[in-house]
Amino acid sequence: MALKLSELEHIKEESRQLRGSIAEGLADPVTGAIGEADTKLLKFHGSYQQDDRDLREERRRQKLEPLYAFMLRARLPGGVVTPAQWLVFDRLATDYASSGLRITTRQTFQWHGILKGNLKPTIAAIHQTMASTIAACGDVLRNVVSTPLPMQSAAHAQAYAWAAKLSEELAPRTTAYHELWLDGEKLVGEPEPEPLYGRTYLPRKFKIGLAIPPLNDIDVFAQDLGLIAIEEDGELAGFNLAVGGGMGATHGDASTYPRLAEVIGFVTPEQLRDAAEQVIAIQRDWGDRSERKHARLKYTLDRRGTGVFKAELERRLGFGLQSARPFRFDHNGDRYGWLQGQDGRWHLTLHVESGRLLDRGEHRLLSGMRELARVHTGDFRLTCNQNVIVANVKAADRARIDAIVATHGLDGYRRQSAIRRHAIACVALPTCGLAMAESERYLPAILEKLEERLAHHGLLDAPILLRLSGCPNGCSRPYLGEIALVGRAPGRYDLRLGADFAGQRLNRIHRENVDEAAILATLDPLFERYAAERAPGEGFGDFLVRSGVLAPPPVRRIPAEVVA
Ligand code: SRM
Ligand code: SF4
Repeated sequence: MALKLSELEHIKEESRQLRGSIAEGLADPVTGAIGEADTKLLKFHGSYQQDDRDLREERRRQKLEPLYAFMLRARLPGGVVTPAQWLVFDRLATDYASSGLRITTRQTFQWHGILKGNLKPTIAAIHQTMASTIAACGDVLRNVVSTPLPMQSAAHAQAYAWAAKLSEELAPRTTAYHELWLDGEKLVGEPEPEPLYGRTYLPRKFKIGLAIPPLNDIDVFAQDLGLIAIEEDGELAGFNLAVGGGMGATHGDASTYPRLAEVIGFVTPEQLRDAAEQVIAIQRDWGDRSERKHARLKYTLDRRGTGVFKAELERRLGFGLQSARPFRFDHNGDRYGWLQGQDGRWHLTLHVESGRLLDRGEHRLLSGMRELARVHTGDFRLTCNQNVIVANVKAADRARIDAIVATHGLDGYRRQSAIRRHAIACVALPTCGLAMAESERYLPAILEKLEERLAHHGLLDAPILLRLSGCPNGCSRPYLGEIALVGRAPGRYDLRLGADFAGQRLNRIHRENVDEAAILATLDPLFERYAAERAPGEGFGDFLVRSGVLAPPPVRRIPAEVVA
């Protein structure tokens, strides 16, 4: 018996390729919102309707509608931004948004707090810079991420080219985006065909990420489709395919879980596009369209079996995947400061706490980046750890860049503790409608307390990977943190421990639903033992496993034979 389709499947089906009645909703002056069904379709155009949760109760008391505003997300494959684009994005943040520019964990920008009437001019301005917001959210292939550091080899430039190609060629084809936001011609008659996505798009979001070993700075095993670039003799030989990664879970529901992607084989560069398209197509056809909680590729794989999935992929492709090639990751964080690439150009990675570029006191990060964009002749790269790289700098320009960085307080990476430099926090309150606890706004406070404890044990230089999420959806990829706090309720978190430092082992719940005092009381003795008993170079997560504080990890999904 066919399962009942989820409500959203009907909304997509009847939307005339993502049009719905968004245009009418935008034109309605009576409310700051748009219709409920249209809010779902709007995501495919790159925007979420939100309301300020700090003001919800007060406005309810005053019998006012919630303070509706929209979050907008750009589609920036590989996180590459030109200085000219930066200046436009900055102006949009100043003119229309409420809280600066926000670098996301998928190396793009979000603007929060855009009022309904300002959505169209904002999207149009982004489009004029040759960027877009199409498919930045929704049940489609999202922004394709890739290792951003353009330094080590020719493979890095090729990686970006692949991220851009996949992002472009596998994007939705609907002209609804042009019609709604760019004054494109109105559709008359039947909507245009969507060759890959059809009328109902994918069962759920789909994410592709490309990593170049030994850097796993995009967390390749958290992607629906992870691409691990394999270099041989200095050339890009191809990609290992890793399928079925994902972080999202629901508290108390064991049928939902974070999962690492599994390596299923190797393809050459010429085979990559078709392989990626067919992985998406199988998920389109096999994914669960009745229960959105179970609709991601990771659940499709666990339901149907990875072997069955691989056989179907090879059948559709008409060729077999080659055996996966050896690879080794050593790190999933960013490398701060100046680094020189093979071509002699320089790249400066700056730390941006929680990715929030805003002017606060001496830390004038938004203004500082604007100044940099005015003089910089290379480009910028956003990272999946919410940071920014001033990339492709000529040696002669370094001093001028350094001066702007220092004047605006963007040089925190030089002074900060190692835990601060590596921490990631998701947005959470006040904009995220799903947040159960604070995350970005809580990070400074918890960091200060953790730093105090770490200093006490002489561990300020230990690069411990801390990740905070305001709910179990896992937007900061918390299940890959050596320490993670996952929000349960205001002031209460699950404390998770024991991931490694290369994004290859999930952590586990150590204490459930605890407050700050319990978190610190639990961590303090563990820091003490780590300081006294760690082996040289041993990460905190690895130490907790080796020393028996945590039980041995469950079987890893990354087969040992492909880890060089
Ligand atoms: Fe996320 C939903 C923010 C990366 C898993 N995510 C949301 C929403 C849109 C809340 C909502 O649905 O109403 C959040 C908007 C908050 C706000 O006010 O801005 C939100 N997610 C973010 C960002 C901005 C977090 C950040 O602090 O940077 C990241 C934007 C990425 C981007 O540019 O595209 C972000 N989200 C992620 C990641 C990390 C990644 O992709 O590497 C994950 C985990 C990986 C994964 O997808 O499994 C992630 N977000 C989710 C989920 C859980 C999905 C699931 O399979 O269960 C949701 C909830 C949902 O989709 O129903 C969600
Ligand atoms: Fe919101 Fe939860 Fe994602 Fe944080 S993890 S941004 S609280 S959905």
